[in-house]
Amino acid sequence: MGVVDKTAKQIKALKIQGASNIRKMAVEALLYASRESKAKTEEEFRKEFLKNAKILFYARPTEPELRTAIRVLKRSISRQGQSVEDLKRKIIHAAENYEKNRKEALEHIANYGAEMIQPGSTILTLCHSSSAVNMLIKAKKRIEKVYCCETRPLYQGRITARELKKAGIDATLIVDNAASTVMKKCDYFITGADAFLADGDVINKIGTNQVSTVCKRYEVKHYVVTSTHKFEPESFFGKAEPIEERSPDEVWELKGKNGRGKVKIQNPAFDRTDSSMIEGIICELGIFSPTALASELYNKLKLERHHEEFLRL
Ligand code: RUB
Repeated sequence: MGVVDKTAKQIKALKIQGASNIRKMAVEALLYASRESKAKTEEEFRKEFLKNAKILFYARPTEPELRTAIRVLKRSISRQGQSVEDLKRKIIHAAENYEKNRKEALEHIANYGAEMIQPGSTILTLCHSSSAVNMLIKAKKRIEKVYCCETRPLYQGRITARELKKAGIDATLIVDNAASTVMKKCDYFITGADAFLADGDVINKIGTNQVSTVCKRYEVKHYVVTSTHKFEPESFFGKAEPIEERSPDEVWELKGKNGRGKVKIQNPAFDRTDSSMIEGIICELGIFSPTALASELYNKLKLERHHEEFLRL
């Protein structure tokens, strides 16, 4: 199995998880396949590139950043009439630039977020977001305690708790249903994002909307930590972001004495939090209300001119 198929398989199986990590590994795979390509002609190379790009593009449905990065690589070779070597160079250059931008974005995000957190704060988190963890570690001196929702069914909250603990932050794991019991002690609810949409809504790990809504009731401010690369441009043109449905086996195994047998299971991986629940989005451009950031991005990306480009790969 080639590196592209192998990576797509690992993404589907959640061996590679978290939006940033998924994008990083997908770009690396596409880059490797492009660099190692034995294509002799431009046409052959483009065909092979597109085939690989599509395999990765559709590896997980709710991952705009993965799609954005692949579109950026594809756009880098949009001019026709180039040699295979030139095409390879352009793709390498585009991928390096993307990673550099992304790294810088992460640093800006951590700085903005760490400045915002008030000294002595207690924080509630859910799932595992590399962007949020990076920011919390930067804000370490201002943090008294972090409660991490374990995040059934795959327990990514454990990764968060472990990473924070390792960085010297007082982190406590709680079962998801205990969130409201610690909320009165919390100042912020901090999550990452898989997708950020045109109306300012945010798609993130299942449970985020529920906790965010209860947080509103207890006046705990929900901040989303994400680079603008997670923004889904197609949402401006009316496309609904799909919510990935995962295997029932993640929730309850089929067979055995304690198996689920004929019980039906619904297992959505993500949910959508309304922009009105979210106090702010901490991104590389600063801290914005979700709707203000959406219109900022519409102008910045000049989307009215790129409709077609964004609708197809
Ligand atoms: C992970 C998840 C994360 C976001 C952001 O879901 O919802 O909060 O992807 O992560 P899964 P990051 O484990 O199903 O991939 O900030 O690292 O991009």
